[in-house]
Amino acid sequence: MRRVVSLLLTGLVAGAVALGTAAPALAHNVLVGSDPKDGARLDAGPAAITLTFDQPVQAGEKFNTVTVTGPEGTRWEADGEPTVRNSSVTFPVRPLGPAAEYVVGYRVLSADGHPVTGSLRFTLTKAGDGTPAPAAAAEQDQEGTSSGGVPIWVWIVGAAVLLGGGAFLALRVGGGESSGR
Ligand SMILES: [Cu+2]
Repeated sequence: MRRVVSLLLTGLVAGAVALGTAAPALAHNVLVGSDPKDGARLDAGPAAITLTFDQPVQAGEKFNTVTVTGPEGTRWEADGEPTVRNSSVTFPVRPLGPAAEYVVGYRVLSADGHPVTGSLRFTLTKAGDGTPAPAAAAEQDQEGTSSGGVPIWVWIVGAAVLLGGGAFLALRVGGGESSGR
C-alpha cells in the first residue's frame, strides 16, 4: 500500500515536471535513446546513465547534469563529471540500494545553447548494497542557514494554507486537473 502511494506521488511529481517543461522549441535536442532505457527493469544497478539525443550536446559541465532519485527522495547520482560525446552524454551513478523505481532527471545544453530537461525511470528488481548520496543532509543545512529563525510551525501553517487554497481553487474550477494518466 505504501508502495502504491509512493508510486502515485512519483507519478504526480513527474506529471508536474512534464507540464512544466512541455512544448520545447523545434530546434532543441530531443532524447532519442538511453541506457538504461526508459521503463527498464534491471537486476543490477547501472554504473552510468547514457542519454542519446538527435543532435550534438554542447559540452558545459555546469549545464549538463543528471539526478537519480530513489525511494523517499534519496539521491543516487555520483559526483563525477558528465562525459559528452557528440550527441550522447554519460553520467556516473552510485551503486544502487533498495529494489525500487528510480527516476532519472536530466538537463543538458541543447545544440542551440538552450537547456533541455526531461526524465525517465527504471526499476531495480534486486536490491544492491549501495548507499544514497548525503545530499539530503547538505540541503537541510542550507535550508537551516537560509531560513534563519523562522519556527517550523510557520512552514506547516503556510503549507496548510496553500493546500487549502489549492483545494478551494480546484473546487471552483470544477474538478480542475483530474486527468488520469
Ligand atoms: Cu532554444
